[in-house]
Amino acid sequence: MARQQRTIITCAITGAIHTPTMSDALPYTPDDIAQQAVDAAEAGASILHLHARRAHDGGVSVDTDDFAAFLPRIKQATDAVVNISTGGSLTLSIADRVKPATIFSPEMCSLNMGSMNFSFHPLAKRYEDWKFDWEKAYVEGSEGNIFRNTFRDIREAAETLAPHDIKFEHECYDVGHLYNLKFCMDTGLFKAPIFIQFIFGILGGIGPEIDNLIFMKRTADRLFGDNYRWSVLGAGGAQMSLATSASQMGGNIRVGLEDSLFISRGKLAESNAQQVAKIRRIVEDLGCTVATPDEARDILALKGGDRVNF
Ligand code: KMH
Ligand code: ZN
Repeated sequence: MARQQRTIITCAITGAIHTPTMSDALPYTPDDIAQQAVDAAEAGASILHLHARRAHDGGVSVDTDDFAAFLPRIKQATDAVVNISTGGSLTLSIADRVKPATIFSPEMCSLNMGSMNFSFHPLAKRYEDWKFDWEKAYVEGSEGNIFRNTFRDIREAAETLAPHDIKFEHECYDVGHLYNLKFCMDTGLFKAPIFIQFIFGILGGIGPEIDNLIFMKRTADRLFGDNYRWSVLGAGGAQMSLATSASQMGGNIRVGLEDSLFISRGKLAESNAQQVAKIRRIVEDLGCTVATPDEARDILALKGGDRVNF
């Protein structure tokens, strides 16, 4: 596969893993989500991966009203591509998780390519006092949760969203997810070029070693040839180093407080934009050029920012 000329930076602004106790910088009110998203775009992110949160206590949400409270503000203030998560709850059905995308018809959506025990329960031991009542049980409860995306769920998401011409960020947490994606592609669910997010370092998925990045990339090359574009997300302490390696291999990268709360070892990030600025500096110093939103649209064959519904 030819080396790509531009590096797309995705920033995942808030997610559904971290909780308000873990960092004061984690945005959860609509104002903070919108502001941090706009700042991240200004710092160099051409894609904004967005989850909603409950404004009053930071709980995870797939409520369309919670998305409606920040999406138009982001659109007015930036040209960045908006990507709405369909993985915003560990427990709700695919129909509930896809609903915001059916209402807002964004250019992109995330889609987890399998079912897994997506767990972050070890984080609970780090905190004694919690800002909100729900947080401790939520974090501990992930030990027993199956994040579910069966083949039927994936088909349902693809078929429901097909009329919206949305490009998926196919989230692959292990090598088997690449084979799941290949199966789905062969049955006609997804059009080339597909966009794969290789995810490393989530408990329940593949670890963050560079050997695994090479293994995932080689497997994807074999399965998809020229029909895919790719990006790397390293969770926690692996974020910056794996993003740097990926950019040097010709891939795209994802940072953001959804994936890591830190800017360097032991030091909390002040904002999403700070992480974007850091990785941008690194990849530019190493000879890469960061993609603008329109370049990202071109690389990923997106429908365009004028065809969203917010
Ligand atoms: N938090 C990431 C590891 C989703 O939104 O669909 C995975 C994620 C899931 O981004
Ligand atoms: Zn996400």
